[in-house]
Amino acid sequence: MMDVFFMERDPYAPIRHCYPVDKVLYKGKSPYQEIMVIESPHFGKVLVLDGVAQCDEKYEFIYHEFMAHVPLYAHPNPETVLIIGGGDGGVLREVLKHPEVKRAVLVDIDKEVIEVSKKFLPTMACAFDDPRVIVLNEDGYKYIQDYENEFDVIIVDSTDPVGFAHVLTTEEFFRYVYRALKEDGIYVGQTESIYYHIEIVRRVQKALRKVFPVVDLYTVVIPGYAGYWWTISVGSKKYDVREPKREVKVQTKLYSDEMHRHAFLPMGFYQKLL
Ligand code: AG3
Repeated sequence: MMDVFFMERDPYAPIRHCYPVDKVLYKGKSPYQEIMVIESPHFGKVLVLDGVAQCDEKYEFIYHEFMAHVPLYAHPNPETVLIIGGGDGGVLREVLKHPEVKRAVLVDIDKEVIEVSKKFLPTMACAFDDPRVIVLNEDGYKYIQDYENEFDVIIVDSTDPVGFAHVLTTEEFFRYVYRALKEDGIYVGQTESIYYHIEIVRRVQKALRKVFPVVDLYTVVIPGYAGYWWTISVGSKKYDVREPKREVKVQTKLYSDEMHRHAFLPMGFYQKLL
C-alpha cells in the first residue's frame, strides 16, 4: 500500500510540515478560501484552510486554551468578549468556560468554515448554541469600526496574515481594536512562529506599540503548526497580563496559573530581535 501525505502550503515558512493522511473527509471552496478536512493517523481530523492546517483534534486544546484563558484570566471581570475569526469554535468553547462572560460575539467572515466545523469537528464547534453567543458572518475589520468602549477582551483567531487576513495585523486595525475595547480592555491575536515568521512577529509588535501602552508576547508550543514556539501578541490598555487576576478554576488540559506565567518567560536573544 502506498502512503499518502499532506504537505502544508505555508508561504512564509522555510520548512514544509508534512504527515501521512488516511482520508480527505471534505474538500470545498467558499467565496473566501479552500476548505478541507483531512483525517490523519497522528493528529486525527485536521481543518485545513488554503492548504494551511488550522487545528487538529489531538492538540487543538493547546492553542485554544492559551488564546482564550491568558487574556480572560489577565482581566478581573471579562463580561463581553469579541472573537474575530475562530469559525471552528475552539476559542469560543474555551471563552464560555468563564462564568463571568455574559456575551461572546464571534465574527467570522466565512460561514462555511462554521458549517464544516459543526459537521466534522463537533468537539471544537460545540458552543455555538450557548445563549450567550452571537455569531455574525461579516468582515471583522469592518465590524470593529462601529464600536467604541464595548468589549473587555478581543481575541483575533485568524488565518496567517496573507490575503484577506493581513489587515487584521496592521496598525490601522489595532487603532480600531483599541477604540472598541473598554478602558481596561485586552487584545490578543495569533502572530505566527518565532522561528519561522520573526518578521511578522516583529512587524505586529511594532504596530501594537504605536497603539497600546502595554504590549507583550507569549508563546506556546503547538505540534500541529510545526513552528515550535508559536506567538500570541498582546495589547493591553491598563493591565499587566503576565499574572492571572483571578483564581484559575476552569477545566483545562494544559493551561494553569503556572503555565500562564511560563508562557511569558523571556526568549533569550529572540526577545532582542523584536
Ligand atoms: N488559526 C491560526 C492558524 C495558524 C496556522 N498557521 C500555520 N500553520 N502556518 C487557527 C484557528 C484555530 N481556531
